[in-house]
Amino acid sequence: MTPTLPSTLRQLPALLLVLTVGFTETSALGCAGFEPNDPADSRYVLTFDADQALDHPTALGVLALLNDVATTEVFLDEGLGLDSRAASRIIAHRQGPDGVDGSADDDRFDTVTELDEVGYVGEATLQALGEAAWELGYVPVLVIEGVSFSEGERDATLLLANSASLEDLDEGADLDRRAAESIINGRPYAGLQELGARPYVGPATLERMLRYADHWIDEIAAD
Ligand SMILES: [Ca+2]
Ligand SMILES: [Ca+2]
Repeated sequence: MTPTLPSTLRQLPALLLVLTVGFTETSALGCAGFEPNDPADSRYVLTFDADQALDHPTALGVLALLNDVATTEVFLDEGLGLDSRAASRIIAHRQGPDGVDGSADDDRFDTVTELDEVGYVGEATLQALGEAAWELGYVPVLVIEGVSFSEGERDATLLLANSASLEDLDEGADLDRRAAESIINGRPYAGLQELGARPYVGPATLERMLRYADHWIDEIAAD
């Protein structure tokens, strides 16, 4: 899964479009979210300090990339070309003393400051991770009710909102029954902001839909 990193210039127009759409949707609702003045800054300016870490889209993307258990030491080292000592320490930090993901001692990256404090993680590492977060689709393009969506998550959740059965929403996604009914009664949705505006649809519902959407798509694709 070695990513080829296409030239920044070739990718930029698409990224800017995504960002512009995402931020317009966000600010139209007045949701708390990130609102960089110049979307291009999001890609290039990675000034990692504690204050910015939680609302800078590239930073959120880097944290999502590193907290994803699919991101291995080998991938960071050989796929992304990080310093191998940094790659090793990053994964060791995430997995905790037992060296395994998904157990009680895991220490997920909550801020970029936490990442920056890992040994051998410096500016070059942060830049490479920022690039990779964009290339691999980890950077959120939209925040609704405080829930961050990457481009793929946004599309998957919208598909779920528009097409899933009541049973899938109620039992599969484990939504409140009233939320599931409200979602069905509000169709169709052109964007997630419309979904977030439905009665009974708040952050908890959006989070559950986000988590369930990929699984649901895999299931209907397998049928
Ligand atoms: Ca662990
Ligand atoms: Ca942590």
